[in-house]
Amino acid sequence: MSLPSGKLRPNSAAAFAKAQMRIPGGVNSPARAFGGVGGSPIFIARAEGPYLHDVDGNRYLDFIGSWGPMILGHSHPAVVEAVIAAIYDGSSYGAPCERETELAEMVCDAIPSVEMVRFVSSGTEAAMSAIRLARGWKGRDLIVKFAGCYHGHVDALLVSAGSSALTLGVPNSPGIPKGCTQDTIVLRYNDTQQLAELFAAKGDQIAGVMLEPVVGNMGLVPPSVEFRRELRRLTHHHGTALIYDEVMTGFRLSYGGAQMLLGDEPDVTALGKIIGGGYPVGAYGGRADIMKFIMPAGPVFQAGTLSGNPIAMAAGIATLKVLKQNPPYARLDQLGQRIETGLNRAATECGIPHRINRVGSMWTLFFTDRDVTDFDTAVLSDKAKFARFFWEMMDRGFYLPCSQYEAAFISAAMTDAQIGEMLIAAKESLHALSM
Ligand code: KE4
Repeated sequence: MSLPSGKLRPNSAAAFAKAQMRIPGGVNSPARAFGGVGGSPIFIARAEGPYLHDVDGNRYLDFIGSWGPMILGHSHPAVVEAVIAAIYDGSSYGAPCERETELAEMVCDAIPSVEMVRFVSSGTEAAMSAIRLARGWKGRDLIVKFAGCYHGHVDALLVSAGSSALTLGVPNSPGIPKGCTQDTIVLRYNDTQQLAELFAAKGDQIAGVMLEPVVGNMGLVPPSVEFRRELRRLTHHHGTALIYDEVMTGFRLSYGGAQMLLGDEPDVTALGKIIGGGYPVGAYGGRADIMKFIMPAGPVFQAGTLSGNPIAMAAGIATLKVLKQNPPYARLDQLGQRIETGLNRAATECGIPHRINRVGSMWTLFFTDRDVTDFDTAVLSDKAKFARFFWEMMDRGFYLPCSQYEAAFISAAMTDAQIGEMLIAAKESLHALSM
């Protein structure tokens, strides 16, 4: 079998073989399994600043950033210091602590639509709880999601659209009874007409519409202005909860997330990743009158042993403090613009059909000759070409997301010079593809 990579990584190979004996697929999340690019996953020994170091002594400029959380780069001194200090106060109490309130206040101060917030331990829990809140608040069952948007491994949301536009979702994993997805409707992202048709037919039965306000999980796909405006108008008109899943975009695209950047005001927001600074944290929030439906303030149940974990709170507080005191967003956008311009130029010079979608520090290079505006167009990309580009870049020391359907992330720890080096490697890699 031709190795996707020209480089041997014997220690990663050995580590992967060992892991597979005790961990299904050798990984604790399929996103890390390199299924979309072939070969076997590279095992990381440590990370610092903009770099990952693998167990074979190779160093990579990291464009995954743990799939979003590491906007400051790895082992940021302020975060390390805060976590170490917190550890000496104990790791978990099973009782409330003031760090939870401090991070809650920071999140609410950052996002105007969020007046109250509940912490959980993952983005999946945040999305799952936000759906339950919408259904409890509205007293309705139907939920709408969009093909290509990922909201964690929530039974009700692991659905793919059926053959027709308004088909009720069908589970896309064994183990999910159809009862879990019979109330989930899957539409096409950016399709305003489908939205209008559905709401005309069922608007008063829909508890909530959940979406990624800027999609990272089909590769980067931004929303159209018309789509966002129609979403807000229809959900207002029909008394449906508009739920922005900002697990990936929260504190990533601006200090107030995608909704601040876009000027939107959802009813409920799911958060995760950056608010934990690399530690297990998720959250969901919204107006006080909505959040007061959550137990013990209200009747909607949700609980969690490690929710609001003091160590994770300390990491989140330290991360948001750095982001608030020294907002990196303008510079991240400049670096993103430089990557977009450089990749466009290189791919064009090599005669390789491509599209680059980008918002701020999130971007995706699609190997396709048509615009990517939804899942149907995203899946037309040349995944084999992406896989070759991935390994060409990996072997040059640049770690990109291991799937065409993921966004790449720029970290504030990256320098102009490093982005310049990445663009040189990208030009060489794209040239190798065009041979
Ligand atoms: P977690 O349960 O993985 O913390 O969050 C789920 C989730 C919810 N919403 C959005 C918009 C997300 O992007 C995610 C998780 N993102 C993936 C990467 N695309 C996490 C990687 C993984 O599953 O290992």
